[in-house]
Amino acid sequence: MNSLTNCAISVITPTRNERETIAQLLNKLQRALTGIPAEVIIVDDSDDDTPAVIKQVTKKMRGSLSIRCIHRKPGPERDGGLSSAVCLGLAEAKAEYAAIIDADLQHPPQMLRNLYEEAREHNADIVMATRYKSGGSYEGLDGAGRKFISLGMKWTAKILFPETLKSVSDPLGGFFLIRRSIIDGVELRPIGYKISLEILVRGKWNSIREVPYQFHARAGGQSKSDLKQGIMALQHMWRLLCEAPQAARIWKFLFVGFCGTIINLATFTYLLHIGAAEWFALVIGAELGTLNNFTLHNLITWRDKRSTSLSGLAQNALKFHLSSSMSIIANFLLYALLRHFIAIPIIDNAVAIMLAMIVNYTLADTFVFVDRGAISKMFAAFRGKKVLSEDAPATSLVEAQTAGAQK
Ligand SMILES: Nc1nc2c(ncn2[C@@H]2O[C@H](COP(=O)(O)OP(=O)(O)O)[C@@H](O)[C@H]2O)c(=O)[nH]1
Ligand SMILES: [Mg+2]
Repeated sequence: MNSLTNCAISVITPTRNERETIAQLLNKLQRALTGIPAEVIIVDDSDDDTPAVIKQVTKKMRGSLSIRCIHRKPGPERDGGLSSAVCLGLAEAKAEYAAIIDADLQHPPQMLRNLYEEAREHNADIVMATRYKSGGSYEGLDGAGRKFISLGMKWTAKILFPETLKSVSDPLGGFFLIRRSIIDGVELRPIGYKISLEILVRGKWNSIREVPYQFHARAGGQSKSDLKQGIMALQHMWRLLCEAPQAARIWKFLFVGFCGTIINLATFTYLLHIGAAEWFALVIGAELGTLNNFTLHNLITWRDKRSTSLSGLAQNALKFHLSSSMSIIANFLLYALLRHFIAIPIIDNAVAIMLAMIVNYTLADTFVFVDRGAISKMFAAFRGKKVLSEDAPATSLVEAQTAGAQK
């Protein structure tokens, strides 16, 4: 391996039995990255002579490209297959940017330069190569069945994670570039082939760009993808939904709201049944529904932003009641307004309820469950001091205050 000084881009290529295409890929990468200090990390799980071919090609190649092949022996080392191979490559990468590219030339290597330049020009955290934008194509996908599954999976992911993927047209594509710091301290636990989804959902990124590309047919060798990969992609999405607190917040919010409505209605019906006054049944039903929602939002929807101190929790409970009341008022006002335009009460109310839910979500997200640590840090940065979050241990707070006093 050549020595790595000021490496700008680490290219990670997972390989399994790619003896037919790997030489071409390396030569094309060499040409594509001329002038850019780059390293190529091949994480290989082959049973054929792919590693020997890599050795041969690397010996012959001249130029500044540093090429390293990490061969994993059959057995537990290969657990996780493609996705664990990419994670290993990312862990080994040294450059500011890391790019992932398949070895079978379905991803055009010459496009890597475009991805890198796009990232540099726009200071982007992620640049996704996309098959689904004007100028791109997914014609190289093998048969109508695979095209259908690919589109179906893409839309499943976009619907499940709307906040994260709203501006991403090819979230499950395997050809992309990231600023490596967006996965610093992030535990990646992908299942199957969709490592891009893992990084998009768990990574700490702010800006994304897309570059269209044409997905070619395989240049040689065999695809290792089968129906099992589709099932694994769904398992992967479920894992992200359960494990990543910020993922699919809107769906978690709607689920909690649904539970709250059931509790509200059940309490209301029961109290009426035992002869309670109607106003009493209404108030108690609404209160129990609201308390249920607050508790579940703390446990599910905003668990990464909940307060752990008793005072913080009490404050949030109060704010949540306030924001829920405001959304009910918004519901009534919107209903009254809509009645002027559409003369069908059920439609007016359905639209008003939906808009009120948006109000409720926005208030909960921006007013109730706010990341206190982030706000403190913002103010601290403004004042030039180091302040820890309100939930930090007392000793750390003392240290921070002392540090502040010494400035
Ligand atoms: N290291 C490693 N690479 C794999 C594995 N499975 C597939 N790959 C590589 O991942 C890339 C995409 O795989 P491919 O079979 O072409 O999937 P498809 O494009 O979805 O048909 C190729 O470069 C494969 O060699 C695996 O288990 N381990
Ligand atoms: Mg392929």
